[in-house]
Amino acid sequence: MGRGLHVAVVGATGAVGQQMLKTLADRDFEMDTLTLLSSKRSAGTKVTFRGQEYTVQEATESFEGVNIALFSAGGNVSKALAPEAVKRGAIVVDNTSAFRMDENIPLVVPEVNEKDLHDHQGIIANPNCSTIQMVAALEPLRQAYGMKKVIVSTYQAVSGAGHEAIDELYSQSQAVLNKEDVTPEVMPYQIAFNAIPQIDKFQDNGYTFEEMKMINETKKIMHMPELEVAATCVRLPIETGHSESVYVELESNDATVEDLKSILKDAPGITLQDDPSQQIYPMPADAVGKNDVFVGRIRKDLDRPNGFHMWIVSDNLLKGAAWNSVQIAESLKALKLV
Ligand code: NAP
Ligand code: 12T
Repeated sequence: MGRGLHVAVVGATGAVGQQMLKTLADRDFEMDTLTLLSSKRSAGTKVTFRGQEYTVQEATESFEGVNIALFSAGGNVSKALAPEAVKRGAIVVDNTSAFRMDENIPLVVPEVNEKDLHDHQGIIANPNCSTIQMVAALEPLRQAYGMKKVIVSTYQAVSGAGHEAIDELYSQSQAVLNKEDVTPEVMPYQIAFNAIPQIDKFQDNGYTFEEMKMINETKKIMHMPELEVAATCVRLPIETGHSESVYVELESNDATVEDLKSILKDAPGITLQDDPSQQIYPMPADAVGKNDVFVGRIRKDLDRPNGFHMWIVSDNLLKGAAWNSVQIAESLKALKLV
């Protein structure tokens, strides 16, 4: 038995929600009561958690007695129900983009800015998956050498867009192998055997929302409004695991590749996988199911003494979503904020 904590998972039947349950079980998260919520469609579904059967219920405003509500059911559900949960005394950890850029809402990656949790007013936002893994790897370097500029290109898996996107990757891949016609429904174009340089909608400035999320959230989490950030976000036919090619310019001209490796080797939540002589580097297929962020291919820029290139990979449903949310809940407990 825990400390009487009542946890609700909103979107429990989704790609993120399922990983949320797996993570709560893996971490032996202490709680007395667990409520699983979804839309009307899945209400009544039976789910086994730690050997006990639970029935998924339709999410309504009833959050009576809930201490921690983990939301991953889309931005509109969060906008409608998160304030209702807070009104009834719950702390919300929200996985959607609904509140991330609100000034009064902490946007937290515990390895980077756990202390921002102290300022919460009921809702804590979980950043975008691509942002989380990048800032987790960059923060230890920023602490050691300062940081001026980041340019990132992403190679993102379809599971970031939910279970229907995963189904579409499989059914389209099968169709292509069978030489049948393909009709995209979830992704904007055929994703099987393709690469799509669009995630989320376009803004007027030519960047997509996914790219702007990476740019704005990185500055907020690192408390560096002056940091120069540019992003190009690309979807690949991979089920799970986001990869990123990152170019970073440090303040200092003194860092070496060995310095960066030794810092990242000891950094929390980071696994260094970097040995070109043995062809060792991170790949999404190896990162699936793991909580860490994997970093490799660290090289010095050939023109700028303060410029470095690296390759950052993580499971987008774990550190990118469910694990970071549960980690925030663990931090709230450790800091006695819940
Ligand atoms: P998904 O696989 O499509 O699952 C969606 C979940 O939300 C399901 O449990 C679904 O229930 C539930 N839901 C949908 N409409 C609802 C409603 N009106 N009321 C209550 N529940 C509702 O999607 P997912 O990949 O798990 O992602 C869910 C959300 O998490 C996304 O929309 C996004 O906002 C967020 N997300 C964030 C990140 C990140 O970067 N941190 C990454 C991925 C996703 P049913 O089974 O009843 O349909
Ligand atoms: N990368 O909540 O991959 O910022 O489609 C939602 C969906 C991030 C988010 C996707 C994503 C979000 C996706």
